[in-house]
Amino acid sequence: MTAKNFSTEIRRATLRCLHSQGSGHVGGSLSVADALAVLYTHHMDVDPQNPKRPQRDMLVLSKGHAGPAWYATLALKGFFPMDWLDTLNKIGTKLPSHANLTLTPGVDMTAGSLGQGLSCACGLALGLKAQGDTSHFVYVITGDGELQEGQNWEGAMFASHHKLDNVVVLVDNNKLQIDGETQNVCKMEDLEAKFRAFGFETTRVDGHDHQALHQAICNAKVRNGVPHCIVMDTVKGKGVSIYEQMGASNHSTTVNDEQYALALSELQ
Ligand SMILES: Cc1ncc(C[n+]2csc(CCOP(=O)(O)OP(=O)(O)O)c2C)c(N)n1
Repeated sequence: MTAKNFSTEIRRATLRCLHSQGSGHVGGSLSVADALAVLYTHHMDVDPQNPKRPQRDMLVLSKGHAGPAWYATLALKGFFPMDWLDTLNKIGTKLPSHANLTLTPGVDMTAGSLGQGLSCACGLALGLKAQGDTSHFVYVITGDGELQEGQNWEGAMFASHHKLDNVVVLVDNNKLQIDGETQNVCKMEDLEAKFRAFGFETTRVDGHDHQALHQAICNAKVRNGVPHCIVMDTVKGKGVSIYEQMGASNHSTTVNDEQYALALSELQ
């Protein structure tokens, strides 16, 4: 399946998952669907039959509230049955609203308390290096609002100091967070310049342009002693007009029967 078709499938399955509980983190799940599609179509060396294989690429979804999009991706890749998507956050589920590595096959790191993912990724990347694995990568997806958390920058310093060229940070720069526009809550200014100041190589792409994103990830995988950051310009709620038009209110919102049907009709 091409990344383009896969991203549509991911969006449909994400909404199925959110519809099963009637609401949830819609906007930030839809904005990362293309990144997940490109990663899992072209880059992630993983085995759905053996999710914990030590030699593998790993993903840390630092913005763990976008769990439904990751679950949709993993189910479509065959890590677990599609009907698990109908159990989001229900008692006994293996799919809690925020990603949990002890519960879900294919989830490499627990997240939900924002700001920790890059530090976790540094540990995983150091681990790969300690095992002499020179062919695998740790990808981290962060939100732009999440980057207001100071721990990200400790992680960035650490990654650069330890020459973690097996770390690729993907910023879901949708310019919105829970309380409104990121620039009004606490502006992040030039994210590329910030990461460069911390010793990263950076690129900026349209996070919904599969070819551009694929190329940017290929470039980021050149092992040159430097960690990489790709700032992806994205739209929160991307792909479904009712959610795109909501702006920041799409952060956590309803997916009722009517909204679900409308969304599916647009996601063909
Ligand atoms: C440490 C911490 N503080 C607050 C929250 C509550 N929270 C959940 S999502 C969110 C907004 C995150 O914004 P952003 O990183 O831009 O995510 P996106 O817009 O891509 O969903 C907040 C504040 C949290 N999960 N963790």
